[in-house]
Amino acid sequence: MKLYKTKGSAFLEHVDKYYRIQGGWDELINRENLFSYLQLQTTQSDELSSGDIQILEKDLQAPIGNQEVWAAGVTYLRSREARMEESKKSGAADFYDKVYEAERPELFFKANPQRVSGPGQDLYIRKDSSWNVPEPELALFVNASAKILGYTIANDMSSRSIEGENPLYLPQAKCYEKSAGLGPCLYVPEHAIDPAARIEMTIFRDRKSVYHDSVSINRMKRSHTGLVEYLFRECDFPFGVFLMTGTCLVPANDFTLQPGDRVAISIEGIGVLTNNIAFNPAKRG
Ligand code: DO4
Ligand code: MG
Repeated sequence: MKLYKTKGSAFLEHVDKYYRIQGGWDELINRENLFSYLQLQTTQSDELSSGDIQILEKDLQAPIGNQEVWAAGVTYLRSREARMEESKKSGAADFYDKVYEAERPELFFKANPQRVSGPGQDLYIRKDSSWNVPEPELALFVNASAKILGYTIANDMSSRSIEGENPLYLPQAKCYEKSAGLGPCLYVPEHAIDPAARIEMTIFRDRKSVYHDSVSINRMKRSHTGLVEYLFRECDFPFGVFLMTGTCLVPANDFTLQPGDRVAISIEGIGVLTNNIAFNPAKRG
């Protein structure tokens, strides 16, 4: 089942039918039995017409309320390789190798809801960064009692020049206005997502594809439950939390994003998250 958030409401997609869902977003998604609650709504809620859906689709928001967004890093071999390359000069390459092998995962705070963009909204690149990439990732939605209830598509926008200069600059490379994409929906399956599901990214420049690749999410070194266990060790999340699970798709080293690029990320079973890349107009270069 797929749950969509719009400005004033939520709607559910299930077997090609759509239903209006009542109630506030935080309370709705953080419930213990989300899957069975949504299943019940397909028998109790108003069905939406295709006209209603066309209006609601224009109004889609990121599927987030008051949740924090966290991220895991270096969970795939490809990410470890890319980070070791970019940090060679700074002498920090070993840190990435060590964290890939270590029992404790790399987990970092990525964004508050204000810094998140939804489907069709802009994502920003920093003006003080010369090397910028999107990171297509599966994000988990985990409720307050540490149960993985759903999934969405994430874009963990990153400045490779800033992180490569010194890993202590990670928060600046990762956390700034509109640096996190989430959407287009919260996918709530009865059982855990298919490990063979593929994640795919295409980057368009002047409507032409300048990058395209895909990979199966089962190439990840760590388990979803293992990441969640570490995240909840000393943190509470009263509204639940989104956790990006790391990237495995890294464009070649001579690629950097430009304003006007369009990034489309899809994950089988969830949908497509598309965002345009821009500079933050409120900040001077
Ligand atoms: O180690 C820095 C961040 C890694 C990351 O974001 C990723 O592997 O996806
Ligand atoms: Mg990442």
